[in-house]
Amino acid sequence: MTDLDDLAGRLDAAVRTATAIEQLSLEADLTLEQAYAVQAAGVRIREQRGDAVVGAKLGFTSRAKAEQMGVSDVIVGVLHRGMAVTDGGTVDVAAMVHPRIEPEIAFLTGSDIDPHDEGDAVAAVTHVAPALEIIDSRYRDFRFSLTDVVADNASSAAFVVGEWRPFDQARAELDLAALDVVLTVGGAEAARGSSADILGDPVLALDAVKRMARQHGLALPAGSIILAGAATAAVTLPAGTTVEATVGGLGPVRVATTGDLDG
Ligand code: OOG
Ligand code: MG
Repeated sequence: MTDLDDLAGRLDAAVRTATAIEQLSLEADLTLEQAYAVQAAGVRIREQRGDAVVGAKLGFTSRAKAEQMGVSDVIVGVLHRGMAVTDGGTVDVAAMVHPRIEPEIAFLTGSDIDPHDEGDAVAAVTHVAPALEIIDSRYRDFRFSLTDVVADNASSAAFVVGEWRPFDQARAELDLAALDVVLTVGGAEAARGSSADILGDPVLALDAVKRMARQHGLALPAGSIILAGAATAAVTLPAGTTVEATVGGLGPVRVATTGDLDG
């Protein structure tokens, strides 16, 4: 068996050089547990570079995403500070392999979520916001198996969080399970869905992330950002454009792109 740290190093090099690699599953038959161990080793590599963990994300919580990628199990990945882009900010797509973008909902926690206690993960949430996630599989042609994508930190590359709203207020005023989600690229509609497409109700993502954290040894301290998963399929993220997601009454979130993928 290839050393799991070696596989993590290979994926990390693919991130740093924006160069696609072959799927790990073509040479190493990883179990799901080993795939999460590769992910954790990659997180340690980034932490050693000073890129702290700021949260977690779920993947494949919507049927649109699961069908798009041919993977049906919910997965979890880790968000680092260096992946955060300011709302209205700019990302350089030339620093990525073949980025895609998807509309999401973000939660912010005000207290620790202890994955081992019986409590309700929702109780830890203080704020909610519309979000964009930029995913960038490190595998050639954006194709992978379940263990491949887990090892690759669930394709995490960047994320943008819109204006945070107090969670209680948002829940009182809006039906978080029935928000229209619209994604535009360069002003043209690129995807449309509903927050209901995320596990039936995006708030359920909190219990899901807690369960995944317990199974795969993630910490969810106070101040964590949690991305619930995309409501629609992801769309290709070109250079030189502006992307906006609107998530019902939670409002808009925007990012601009620069760079040249062939550059
Ligand atoms: C994996 C990441 C999935 C989501 O929101 O479903 C994900 C991928 O599609 O490459 O972030
Ligand atoms: Mg996502």
